[in-house]
Amino acid sequence: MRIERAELFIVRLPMIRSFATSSSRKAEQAHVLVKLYADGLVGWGESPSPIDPYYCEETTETCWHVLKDFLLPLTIGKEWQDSAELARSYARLKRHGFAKAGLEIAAWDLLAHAANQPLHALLGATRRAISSGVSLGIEERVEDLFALIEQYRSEGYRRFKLKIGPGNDVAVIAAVRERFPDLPLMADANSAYTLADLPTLKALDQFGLMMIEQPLAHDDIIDHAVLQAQLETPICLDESIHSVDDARKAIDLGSCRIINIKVSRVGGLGPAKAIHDYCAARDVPVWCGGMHEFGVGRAANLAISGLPGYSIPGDVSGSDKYYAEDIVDPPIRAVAGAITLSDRVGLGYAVDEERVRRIAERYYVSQV
Ligand code: OSB
Ligand code: MG
Repeated sequence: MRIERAELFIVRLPMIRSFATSSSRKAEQAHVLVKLYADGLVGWGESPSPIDPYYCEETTETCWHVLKDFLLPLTIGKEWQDSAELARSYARLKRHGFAKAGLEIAAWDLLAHAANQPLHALLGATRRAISSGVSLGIEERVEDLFALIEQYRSEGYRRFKLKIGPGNDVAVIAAVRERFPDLPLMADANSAYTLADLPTLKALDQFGLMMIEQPLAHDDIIDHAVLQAQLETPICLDESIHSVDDARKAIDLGSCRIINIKVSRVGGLGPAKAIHDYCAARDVPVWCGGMHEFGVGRAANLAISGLPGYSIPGDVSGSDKYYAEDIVDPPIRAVAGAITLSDRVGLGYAVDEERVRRIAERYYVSQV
């Protein structure tokens, strides 16, 4: 396979409800979409980076820059057979997982079309129904949080993740737990605490949380090991894990008992699958994290969620959780808390290309 041409788009979509974490509040997303042409086929990818560098160091602009000025020049015209071989041509490029994922997902879509198979089949999915959870932002009024939980619970969602941060933690979790005693519940701190907050974090142990996600610094695995030794609740790492080596070190140190694998954070589906395989061999459960993906990135998340080690419902909800109108047709839908993988070749959802071209606020096409 040889990429002959590439197009980049920045598409901005308003979110149906603004979403706050301990590190930022968002009412819209602007993601880079990647379209690759190779061997008479096309493939689509998405870099679902937030606009600002408050989740990790990447932004929409850095994705655009790294894709246009480095990833495309390093890959266009090169011959490759699989995503690992393609990735070797940009192995020198450090980090920038979101930028890489945009290219890499599109490469997998090409491979799936070349093999005339759905992407999930190519990745080795063993299950067709993907259990779906929701991630709920910090709300000013706990009544609003209750209403959202009621809504998504009635839609059948199977796991509820609440964003927490200093000043928005024990009392909120206590209130939700009291109101919903049996809810499959977890909390995500997005790296807002330090070991000095041990009493607060230990206080969360009493609520039967499935896990607490990334309580400490985004680049830490040492303090997380100290914390995990003092908590009953399993720690799940998100921000800290970028590679199989990161997963190995965190598991060896006892820094976590669960890993959230985000296709975007780790640089694409190949690295996500490698981390999944490693965690499965070490008996560490994983689940699919999300970054408010549009339909392309969401379809990639869904496809990999069919792998056997993805044993916990992830942050893969229907398109309608965030967007009134997605860029794929049909939109992705959860029914009774599960999304069924599509039988169609490739990502399984067609990009509404007319709309993408119409609303794109920036466009680039590689020179031949
Ligand atoms: O930490 O998982 C996170 C969204 C933006 C930045 C970080 C995170 C999130 C989410 C949303 O939790 C998950 C989703 O896409 O539904
Ligand atoms: Mg997280």
